[in-house]
Amino acid sequence: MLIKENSKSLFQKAQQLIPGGVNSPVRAFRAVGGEPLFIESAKGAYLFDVDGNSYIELINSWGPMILGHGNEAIEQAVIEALRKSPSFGAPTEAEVNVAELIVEMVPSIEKVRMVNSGTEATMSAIRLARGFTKKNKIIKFEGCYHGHGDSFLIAAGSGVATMGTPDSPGVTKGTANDTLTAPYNNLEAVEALIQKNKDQIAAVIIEPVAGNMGCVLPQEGYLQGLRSLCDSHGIILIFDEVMTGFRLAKGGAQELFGVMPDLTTLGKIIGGGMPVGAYGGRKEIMDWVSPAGPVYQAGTLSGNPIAMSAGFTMLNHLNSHEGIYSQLDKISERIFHGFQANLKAVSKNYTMNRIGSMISLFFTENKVTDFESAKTSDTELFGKYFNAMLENGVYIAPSQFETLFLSTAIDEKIADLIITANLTALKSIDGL
Ligand code: KE4
Repeated sequence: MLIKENSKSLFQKAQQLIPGGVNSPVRAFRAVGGEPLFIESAKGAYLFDVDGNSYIELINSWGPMILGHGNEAIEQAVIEALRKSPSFGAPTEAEVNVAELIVEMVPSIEKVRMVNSGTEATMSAIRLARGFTKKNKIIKFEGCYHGHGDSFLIAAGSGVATMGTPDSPGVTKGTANDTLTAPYNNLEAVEALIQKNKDQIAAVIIEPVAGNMGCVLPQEGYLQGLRSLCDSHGIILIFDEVMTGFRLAKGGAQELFGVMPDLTTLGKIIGGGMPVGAYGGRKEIMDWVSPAGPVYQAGTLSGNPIAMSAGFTMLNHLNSHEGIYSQLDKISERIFHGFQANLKAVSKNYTMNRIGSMISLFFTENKVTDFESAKTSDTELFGKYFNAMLENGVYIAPSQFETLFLSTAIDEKIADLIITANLTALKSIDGL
């Protein structure tokens, strides 16, 4: 049994001061039972909690730490930037360098604006699409999560699905009326929404590979289908690559699938662990953003020099070490096949979805192609699995509706430890 005394007492205190004791709901372990672990430090592929327990980690801060924890080059860059003062609220060369690198790496981006989170990126992209097209409605997909902006808290995935509240109180009817939803991987449903809301739809926003209902891949022709529907109806196609950007390829899912959106939102990896988001796309659209154009968007710490130094170092490394992606894919495949062998050993035919360094094990034998099928997973069994993995020294996302994120710090030896822990955990679950 894990010793958790210090986490326990910190959580007790935290709950008196912070709603639910956490600064982001999914961290509270509400969906898996038990109480959250308070983390002291991390190095490489390992997390160390305040009680001295260590875990192989497969969340990597929900995506950003693709190079593992404690990357020396990123640390050095942050220290150097820190010495010049953390923030000026004025333009710096660092922001220009990051923008130049993003334009080089992400195929559809011609101009980019830095913000401080994925949520800010998606909120701004939607406002820009509405301003540019002079239309109000958007289409999002059930189970996709685009941050906590009002327009997106409708049939949302990730933490909202985890809490079982896909729609949030506080979102006005007016806002909700302008957000239309369709099932993922269903082009007919999108077509029907477009027909029903003729000339009212500003944008379609999608996770090109969904990570917030667990990992769900676009079916053959789906993304291309969305692209042509948007072209025929003057609708802005937004790829929310906050999770897939720089993770699935240096150019993200749009590079992998060869489908170009009009706007892309980015986050997570882009900041190398620091708070950074961005949105970018075609020049003719981006030039509508203030002060170049009339669509207002601003931020005190946007392009913050410390965050830019971490982000530039991260992106520069990924841009100049493309072999990382095949390295991640090989380790991911090893883990995938190891888990499959383990499922066979416990005579379970659970579904696993994988692409690059994103993997999900669903506690359902149904194919998982959208939110409805993801929700056929037995979340109670998943909760037992989560805690059993923790007991066996592996820290995975505390929700069935999240994805495992691998880092380059996971080598074959560590991958085999994860596979062993998976088998021990599966065997220990009563009622499996
Ligand atoms: P942030 O505001 O959390 O930086 O980004 C929001 C966001 C936007 N788009 C996608 C595709 C995302 O996955 C996210 C955030 N992802 C979740 C994890 N699934 C963040 C974890 C959390 O909420 O604590």
